[in-house]
Amino acid sequence: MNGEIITIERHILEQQRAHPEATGVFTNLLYDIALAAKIIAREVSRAGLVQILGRAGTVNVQGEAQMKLDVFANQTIIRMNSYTGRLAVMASEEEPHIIPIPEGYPTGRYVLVFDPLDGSSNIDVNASIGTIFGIYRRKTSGGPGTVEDCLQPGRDLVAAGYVIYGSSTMLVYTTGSGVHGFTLDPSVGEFLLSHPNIRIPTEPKYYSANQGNERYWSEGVRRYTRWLQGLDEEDPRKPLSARYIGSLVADFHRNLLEGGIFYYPLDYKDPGKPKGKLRLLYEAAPLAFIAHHAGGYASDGRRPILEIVPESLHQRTALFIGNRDLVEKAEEFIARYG
Ligand code: AHM
Ligand code: MG
Repeated sequence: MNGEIITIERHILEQQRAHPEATGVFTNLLYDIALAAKIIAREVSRAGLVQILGRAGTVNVQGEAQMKLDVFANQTIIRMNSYTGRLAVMASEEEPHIIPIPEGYPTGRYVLVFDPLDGSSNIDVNASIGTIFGIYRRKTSGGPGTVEDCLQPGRDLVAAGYVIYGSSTMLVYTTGSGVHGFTLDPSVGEFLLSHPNIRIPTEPKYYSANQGNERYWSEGVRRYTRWLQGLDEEDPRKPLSARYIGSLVADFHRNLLEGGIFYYPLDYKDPGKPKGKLRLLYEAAPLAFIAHHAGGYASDGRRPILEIVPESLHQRTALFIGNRDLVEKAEEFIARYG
C-alpha cells in the first residue's frame, strides 16, 4: 500500500487516457452513474430511519409489487441520464418499455440498461441490495434510440458494473480492462479505489443457490449440487460451503471476492414450461461481463450468457456464474443429465 488515494473520477479519467480516441462522453456517463449511486446509497441508508419502507402500491412489469426505494432508484437513474446528451435510450427492469430521451433533448451514442434496485425482498430486513448496469453503443444511427439498440448480447457491452449497498457502499465496474472496486467514504462523499484489479480466486469457497427450490430443479442440477457438496461418489471433491442471501449483487460480490458459484437454474414446476428467474439484460449479462473480466465465466447451463442475443427486454434466463471450472462442470452435468 503506497498510501495513494484514487477517487473513482480519477480512475475513470486515467482509463480514458489509455484510449486517445475517447471524447470523454463515456467518462462522463460513468460519472453520472457513480453520482446516481451516491444519491441512491444516501436514500438506502436513511430508509430505516425515516420510515419510508413499504410498498408503493404499484406493480411492475414482472408482476411484482414495487417498493418505494425501487421507484426512487429507478427515477434517480433516469433523471440523472435523460438530459445529458450522452444516451440514445435506456431500459430498466422496472419499466415495461424502453425509456426514450425526452423530446427536445439531444441523443447520444450510448445505451444504458439497468436494474435500479435488485434484491428488493431484502430491503425491509436491512440486508444488502444492489444496482446493476450495462452500457452498450447504439446500433441505429441517429434519431431516438430504439428497442433494437437495447437488445444486444452481453459480449457487445462496453462497460458494466454494480453497486452494492451493504455494510458499506461499493461500486465495482469494468470497461474491459480489469475489474475495479471502490468503496464510498460517506464523510467525503467519494468512491475511493479499494479493490484494484479484482480476480476471482482460483480456489473457490462457496456455492450459492436457493435450495428451497431443489424439487423443481432438473436432474443435472440436482446431481451437480451433490457434486459441489462433495457427495458425488464417482468424482468426490472438497465440499464447498453454502452461502445465500437472495440478493444477486451481494451473492455475486461475495463469490467474486472469495471464489465460488452462484446459480439460479431453470424451474420445472410446470415441466412443459421451464422458467428462469433472472433477467438477461439487466442482471445476467452485465454480471457475466464482469465475471469474464475477472477470470470467471457465466452460462445459462448450456451456452455462455455473453453469447445470448436477447429477443425481448424482460427476457429471463437460468444463470450459473462464478469460477470458470465450477460453471463448466454445471454445463457438463446438464449436458449429461438435463
Ligand atoms: P428482484 O429483481 O425482483 O429483486 O429479484 C431478483 C432477485 C435476485 O437478487 C436474487 O438472486 C433472486 O431474486 C432471489 O430469488 P429467490 O428469492 O427466489 O431465491
Ligand atoms: Mg432484479
